Amino acid sequence: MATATKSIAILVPGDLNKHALKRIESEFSIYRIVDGSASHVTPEMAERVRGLSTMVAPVSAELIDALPNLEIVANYGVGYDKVDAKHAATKGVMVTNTPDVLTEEVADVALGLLINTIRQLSAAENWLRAGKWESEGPYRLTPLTLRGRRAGIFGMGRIGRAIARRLEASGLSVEYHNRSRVKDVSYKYHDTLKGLAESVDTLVSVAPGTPSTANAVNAEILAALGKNGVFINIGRGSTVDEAALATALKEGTIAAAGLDVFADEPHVPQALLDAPNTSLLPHVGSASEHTRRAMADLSVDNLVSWFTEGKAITAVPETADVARP
Ligand code: NAP
Ligand code: 8YV
Repeated sequence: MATATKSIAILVPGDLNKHALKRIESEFSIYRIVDGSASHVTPEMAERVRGLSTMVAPVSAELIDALPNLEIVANYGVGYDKVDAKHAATKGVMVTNTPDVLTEEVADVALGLLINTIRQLSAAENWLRAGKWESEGPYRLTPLTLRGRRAGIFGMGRIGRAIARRLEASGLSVEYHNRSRVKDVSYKYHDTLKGLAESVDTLVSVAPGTPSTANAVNAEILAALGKNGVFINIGRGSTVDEAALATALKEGTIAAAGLDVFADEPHVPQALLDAPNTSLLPHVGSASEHTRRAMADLSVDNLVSWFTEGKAITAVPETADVARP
């Protein structure tokens, strides 16, 4: 395999998972640049690069245009909002992502984040570690409970369904909003996010970051969720108006929020750090060695399959019809 692909050059902008890097280095020829800026592309790279593998670096239209022989962009992650897939499609460039292999892992974290937000497990552990259990007594009773909650999922896709199964097993009712109804699930469907937020008290967002979801969770949606409302975001930070969320938490418009994702990572707005009743995680939904290795393998397998079999394994919808030149 490696001999067949060894002369093919893959460009890696920015950091990449170590296992993915090791495989690319052994199976292809590799160029590395510090980030996704097209200004780093040398004439030699422009001539030789046929594939690109990215984890954190954006892949803009400019970068794609700077690589005239580019055939495929392999995104490490199921969410590919940092890749201009529409532009790639117009240039006949394949884009792949890493669906399914991370679904259950991310759903586990969504549930953990929900429970932590509502039952304050991190704060209770800090209480114990600070010696307060001995000096001051038991940790306070939590004002919020999971019992009797009605959950709503914004984005009932692969991960949304895995979260829904966990919520059901925990005794919560489940409803959802997507642009289109999912045929093979029996959860109650809402054709608007507002309708969903009005109907539930626990909103879990696992929608992708796209122009159509930008700032979808805004002041109006948070008001509809209500005073007992809990908002969890495991999808993308761009789907939330973070300033409106911080205000809603501060003013008691909703009761609490748990966030794994932010609009401008790794920056977390001070207003969210200061907001009461929040559980904040540094984008760790898929971050186990097991799952990150599976994501790395799938992203590199896409490159190998493209250059040896002539087809991608997991093409994103925008480039599903792109064929190898
Ligand atoms: P998926 O199967 O494509 O599901 C996405 C769902 O969102 C679909 O059901 C889609 O339904 C819905 N959706 C898309 N645009 C919408 C809109 N404008 N309004 C309402 N619903 C919309 O993707 P997945 O594998 O479940 O992953 C979902 C997202 O999770 C990823 O894109 C990524 O951003 C995020 N993620 C986060 C982590 C983490 O570590 N925190 C890890 C993995 C993934 P319709 O097309 O019918 O609207
Ligand atoms: C990754 C993710 O952490 O798959 C996704 O969409 O958000 C995460 O699994 C991320 O893509 C790696 O940078």
